[in-house]
Order: sequence, then structure tokens, then C-alpha cells
Amino acid sequence: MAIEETLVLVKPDGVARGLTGAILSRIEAKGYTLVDLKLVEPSRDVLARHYAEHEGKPFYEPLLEFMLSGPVVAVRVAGDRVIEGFRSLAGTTDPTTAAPGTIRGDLGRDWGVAVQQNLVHGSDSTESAARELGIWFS
Ligand code: DAT
Ligand code: MG
Repeated sequence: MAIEETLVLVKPDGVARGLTGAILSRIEAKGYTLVDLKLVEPSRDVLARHYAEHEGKPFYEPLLEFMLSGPVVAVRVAGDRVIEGFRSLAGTTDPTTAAPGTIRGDLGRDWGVAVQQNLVHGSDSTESAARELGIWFS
């Protein structure tokens, strides 16, 4: 067993579309534990820290604008290899090509919306998880 914690965000599109429960339900059904959870309206500063690795990329500003467009749900999730496991549950970044059975593949909209509207964020490594949990749950 390798019990880990990861940061999951239900992004503004997920909250606005009323999919928070459906997304959390998939996480719980997989056997992961919701350790902490809150509805937040993040500041630009929090988002800039969270997405620091993407600063300067063409999608960075639209991504921050989108993340500022409404409340998000931040969740501390624990489980055996949950970092990789949640990424697998979420599916690949682009909802159009995310596999059926994944959150993004099943629930992500792909008509006329940008790639950043992909419902969820999940940390991609133990280092990212520790860093991001510190940002959102400090
Ligand atoms: P992920 O969220 O799958 O970890 P990422 O860390 O590479 O993806 O990028 C962070 C977010 O930025 C992603 O969820 C959506 C947005 N994004 C990434 N690549 C993009 C692109 N080529 N065009 C528009 N938005 C993009
Ligand atoms: Mg990422």
C-alpha cells in the first residue's frame, strides 16, 4: 500500500453545471476518502501559484480567467496511489479525446468550449500534491 493524498478541484464549469456530486461520487465509489472539502472563490494570487508551471504559455491567461469565473470545490483526497488513480479517473486533458468511463470523457462538454473547461484538476505527482495542498488548504 502506498497511501497518498492529492488535490482535486472541481472547476467552475463542474460547479456551475451541478456536477460536483457526480464527480465526488465517482471518487468515493473508487474507494478514496474525502479528507477535507470546501467551496472557494480563489484569488488570482492563489491561481497563479497553483498554475505557476504554465505561466507564459498561450493558454495561461484564458485558464486563469476561466478559473476566476465562478466558485470551485477544493478537495483533499486520500487513498492507495490516489495521485495516479485520480488522474486515471479524470481522463486526459482534452474532454474530446478523454476515454469514455472517465470524468472528462463522460461529462466533459466538447461543443464550442475551450479545453480548459475540463471539469476537474488532479495533482500530477507527490511533489505537486504536497505543493498544491499547501496552497489550497494552508
Ligand atoms: P491537466 O489538467 O490534465 O493536468 P495541464 O496541467 O497540462 O493539464 O494543464 C492545466 C490546464 O490548462 C488543463 O486542465 C486545461 C488547460 N490547458 C492545458 N493545455 C491546454 C491547451 N493546449 N489549450 C487550452 N487549455 C489548455
Ligand atoms: Mg496538470
